[in-house]
Amino acid sequence: MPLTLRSNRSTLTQFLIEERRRFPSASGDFNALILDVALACKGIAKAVAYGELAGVMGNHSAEEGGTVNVQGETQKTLDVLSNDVFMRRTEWSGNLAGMASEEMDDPYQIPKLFPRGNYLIVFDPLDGSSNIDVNVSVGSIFSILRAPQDVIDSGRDVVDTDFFQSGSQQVAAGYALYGPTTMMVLTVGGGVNGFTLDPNLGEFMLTHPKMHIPEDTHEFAINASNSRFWEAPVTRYVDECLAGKTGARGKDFNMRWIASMVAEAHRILMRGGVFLYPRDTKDASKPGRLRLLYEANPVGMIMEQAGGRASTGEMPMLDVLPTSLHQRIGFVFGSKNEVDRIERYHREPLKAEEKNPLFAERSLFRD
Ligand code: AFP
Repeated sequence: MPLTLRSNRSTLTQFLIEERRRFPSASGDFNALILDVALACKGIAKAVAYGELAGVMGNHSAEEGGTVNVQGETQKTLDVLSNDVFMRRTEWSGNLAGMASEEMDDPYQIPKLFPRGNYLIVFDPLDGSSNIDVNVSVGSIFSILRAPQDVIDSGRDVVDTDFFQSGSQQVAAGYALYGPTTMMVLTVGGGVNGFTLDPNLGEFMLTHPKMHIPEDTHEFAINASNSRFWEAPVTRYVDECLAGKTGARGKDFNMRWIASMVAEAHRILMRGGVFLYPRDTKDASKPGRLRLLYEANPVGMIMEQAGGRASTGEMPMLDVLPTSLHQRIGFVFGSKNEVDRIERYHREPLKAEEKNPLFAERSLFRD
């Protein structure tokens, strides 16, 4: 018997309808929006799975030299295609007042031929896409916000500041992961649930209900090639992990780096761990590498809803008030006790040797 016929799991649609029953006054617009996003992710999953066979690998044209997005990053063909799929699948239904994406400099206005709705969506259509050519897991990340009341009332075009809402105001957040299986992980508040795409039915099935991140871990993730740019509290934390049983922590740690944040977030949801892409001194114009609105906030909400934590290193990520659409920020997330510890190291006064600028260079991987 085909696997799918034996399954008695909930579909994503069923899950959303059952959730909505808890809120009898809800209109159903929100569920429709999530299902549109899910359909966009299925489309992107197919394009990613076909890869070279579909001629979608490599840089986005400008005669193969590639175009560059607002981040100054070369766009892949799949970045542009995924962005387009997201827009086309969500713009028509009358649920959105506007959207913003990593791949677009300015907010996207819902075309006049469609009705405008109550929500804003912000997304990174293909996180980790610089890994796509080497066949590493990539994903789409999204955050849903309520549109400001005057946008809803007037139906006016959206502007950057409409999106400047702290992460704690997100209505929902999620990501799709295009790995050995395609998964969608979603929070609408009240926990985190994971769905696996059944390729036969074309449906996301609830396979990972109530995901929970262990509070303790012995696994950390950081791009160590940036170590000379780290601030002292990060150097201290990593050094202590590396010292293992013989150091202050008294236990050995393992290190992982996929360079695809969405895949790292998924690993941490599945088995715990801590991820750091901290603010550093590499480039004064970039206070961190990851983007607040469509990477740190949605992943932050998922972490917190799963019992983990998300922080800038100094304060809870979801309390940060955004000041620009493509704002970058230091990001630390994962198992609660490790994130608490990293925040504490940022609060504690530096010891004399940690103030020495040579400290960071001497410390990591020293003999
Ligand atoms: P791309 O989407 O351009 O590949 O960027 C991915 C990412 O923003 C994030 O997913 C990774 O954590 C980070 O970059 C990896 O960056 P480095 O390993 O190059 O420092």
